[in-house]
Amino acid sequence: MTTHRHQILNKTFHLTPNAQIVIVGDGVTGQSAARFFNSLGYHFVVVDSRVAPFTQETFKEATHLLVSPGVSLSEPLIAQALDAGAILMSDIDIFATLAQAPIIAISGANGKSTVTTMVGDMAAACGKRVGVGGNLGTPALDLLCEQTELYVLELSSFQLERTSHLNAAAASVLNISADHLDRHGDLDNYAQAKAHIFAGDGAVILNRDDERVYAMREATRQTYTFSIKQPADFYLANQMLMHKEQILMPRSELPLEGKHNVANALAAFALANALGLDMNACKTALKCFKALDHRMQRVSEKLGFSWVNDSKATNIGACIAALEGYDEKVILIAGGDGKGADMNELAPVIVEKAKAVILTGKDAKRIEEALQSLPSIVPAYHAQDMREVVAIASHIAKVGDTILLSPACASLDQYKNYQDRGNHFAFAIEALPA
Ligand code: UMA
Ligand code: ADP
Repeated sequence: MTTHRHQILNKTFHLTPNAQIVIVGDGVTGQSAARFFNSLGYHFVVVDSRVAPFTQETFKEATHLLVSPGVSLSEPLIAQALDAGAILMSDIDIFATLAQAPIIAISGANGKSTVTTMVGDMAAACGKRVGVGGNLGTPALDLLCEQTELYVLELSSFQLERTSHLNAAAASVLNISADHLDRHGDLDNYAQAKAHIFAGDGAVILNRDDERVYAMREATRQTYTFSIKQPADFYLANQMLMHKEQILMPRSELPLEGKHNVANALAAFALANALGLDMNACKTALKCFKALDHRMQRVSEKLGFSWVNDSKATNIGACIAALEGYDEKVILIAGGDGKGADMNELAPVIVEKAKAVILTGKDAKRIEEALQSLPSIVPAYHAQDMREVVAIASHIAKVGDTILLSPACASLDQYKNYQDRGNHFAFAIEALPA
């Protein structure tokens, strides 16, 4: 049976009933793709190198590849198949060509999940039937639904590097700082992957305070800027969130820690405004917004210290934003897998904002070396696991101190994921004697 969807997929990806699709990666993306192709009656196989090594046989027959974001396109058998003419499809491109409602797309090194959730809440407050997902929560292909009136997608650099048909009604790159350099090589390549989010002719929302992002503007596109430092279309002035000359809301009514969250709120307003959403309903949504777990979340007051879980700070930009949000010096817990980032960018901020640092995980030594190369000294402690981290913190802290887990690194060298790391932190605090 040929449906409208078959026709579009044939036209865009030359996907015929005889296509031999190989889905690479049996994770969240791969399984959503399998459900999707199954529902349309296409033939496919799923391969996963953690279950069994990839084989030449599987890839030799492939006419189409759908490669999960966590798998590099430079994997030899994948690269060979693409060279031999196999067509690369991404779940995001398939989604975008089939979606019948406008898409708001959000990327950036940090703040994606927060802004995506904010915009989703805003749209819901405006009475829209909204589908929210992508790199966050529900994978894109599982969102496709004829009743949906608006999609809000968080997109990672891994997803965007293999996406070219997005054509979002409004899209934003929130900021660029070093992340995933082990995959992208350098910051330019990383920024280039992110810029794929602007493919098409929708509205472009740019961070005026981030030079790499602001450089992505194109004269012919409808563009809105946001800033927490200078005048822009959406900006912060005299502790007020502003849209041009109009007050949106006082900063004090935004129930979130940290100035970076003001930038996130302004970006969310700009995206919602580009789609014509009602600004009053959007304000109401933001006033009720609850910080997402593992992001600047105060988890305990045990022993008179303020314990803050920012385990989602998996790169140095997020850790810097966390530290800069404090007026007083904190005890910082950092380390994990640095993904190739240059810790010399982080070290001066640690020196300025931390009274001590507890280091753990694979790249603890790299952070310590960066600190040692500076003239000022911050006491550094090493710990093997979260119990030891928390024990050291509780020994060196004084009543009223903030103890901040903001690792600047991925968690995968020691934990299942950042949630697992944050949960270990909370459990270890709870286990401390009162
Ligand atoms: N695999 C291989 N070979 C490899 C690497 C992985 O076969 O060399 C297999 C794994 O065994 C696993 C599967 O591929 O079974 C996993 O694929 P994946 O790593 O692409 O992960 P998914 O489960 O498909 O989840 C992905 C995103 N993960 C990554 O980009 C690493 C999820 O983002 C996303 O929610 C999901 O698609 C749905 O869109 C997570 C993430 O960490 C939250 N994203 C990074 C980030 O936010 O920084 C980019
Ligand atoms: P992402 O989905 O891009 O990882 P999150 O909203 O989950 O973004 O936040 C990830 C981390 O980045 C958290 O540690 C959070 O405190 C921090 N963060 C959030 N927004 C920003 C921002 N605009 N600039 C810098 N850091 C941010």
